[in-house]
Amino acid sequence: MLTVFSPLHNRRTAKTELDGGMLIEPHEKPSRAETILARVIHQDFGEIIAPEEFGLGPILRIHTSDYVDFLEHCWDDWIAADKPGEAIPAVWPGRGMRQRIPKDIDGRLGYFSFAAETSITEGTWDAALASANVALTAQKKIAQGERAVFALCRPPGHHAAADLFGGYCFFNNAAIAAQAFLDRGAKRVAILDVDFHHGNGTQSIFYDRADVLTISLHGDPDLVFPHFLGFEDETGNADGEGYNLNLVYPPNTPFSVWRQGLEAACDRIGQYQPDALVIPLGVDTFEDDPISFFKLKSDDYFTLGERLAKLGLPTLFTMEGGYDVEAIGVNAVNVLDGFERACPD
Ligand code: Q9C
Ligand code: ZN
Repeated sequence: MLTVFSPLHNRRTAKTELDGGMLIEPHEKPSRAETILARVIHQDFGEIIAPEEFGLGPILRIHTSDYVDFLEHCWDDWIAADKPGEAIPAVWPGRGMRQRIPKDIDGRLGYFSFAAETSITEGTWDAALASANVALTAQKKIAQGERAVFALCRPPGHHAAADLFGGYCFFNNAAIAAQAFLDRGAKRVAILDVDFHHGNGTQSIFYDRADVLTISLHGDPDLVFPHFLGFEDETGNADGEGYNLNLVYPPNTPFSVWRQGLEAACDRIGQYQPDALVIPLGVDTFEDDPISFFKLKSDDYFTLGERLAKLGLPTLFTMEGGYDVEAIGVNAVNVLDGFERACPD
């Protein structure tokens, strides 16, 4: 399987994540992508290519121009305002307040975010742009005939909404790729999010639409991030009614239970008959993940990959979460390996 990777991911090297009232070293760190890349190479898994540049056009199909402009200039604005640390939002337009974009950088950070753990830093824009280009390059390769491509995206994307960053995400790489499939002639695209966390950004982007089916299997948001979206009664709106599916699981869920959700998701995708499948691939479902509570084991990721291959669709994997850095390479590549073994081309 082809892997798309950009060394520019390394431009995102935040020093701080707000966690438990402390500024800790971020869970979402450069060694994550390097460990996955090393495993791809170690397994001799296939060709690794650098992304092409697509400009802002395909990103603006998903994100608002105000938001893209904010992200591009946030760090410079922060420095111009003489702030000593990394850019962290600390105030939001809460209930009853005006939803308008302020001039001041503290106000803008709050307007364009839904969480405070994700600091913006000097190279964040470069890395986020490269990550979107990784997903878009993978999409182009599939449009040109590849059965499946691994977009080794970093930073991840599935929490980013049209005009919100948070949850370590800035551009929604999976949504940008799904829209690129449609813009290149696909009629329907399915997105099956297997990250431990609900794909709130992806859900909100496509919530009113029937041309993208969004499905997410995740930890109960009553108990875990993103807390305010991802419940099972969220089924879509207007034209999109019936085209969003959330499958929610409690703490300590083992693969034997999780795979029942996977089966339900695959059934729904089968009915939908999409032209392409996008898999936001997080391996924070792993038993030793430091911020999550499912109990998947390394071998289970082969089984996941095999099941996805049986859908028989052109498939684009975007890398999302997974924070046990020691295991992240093995687990992510096991999914791809299982996929490839189930569909030898
Ligand atoms: N104490 C992804 O997996 N909350 N994002 C962390 C840690 C944010 C996860 C709390 C989790 C975001 C792409
Ligand atoms: Zn996650």
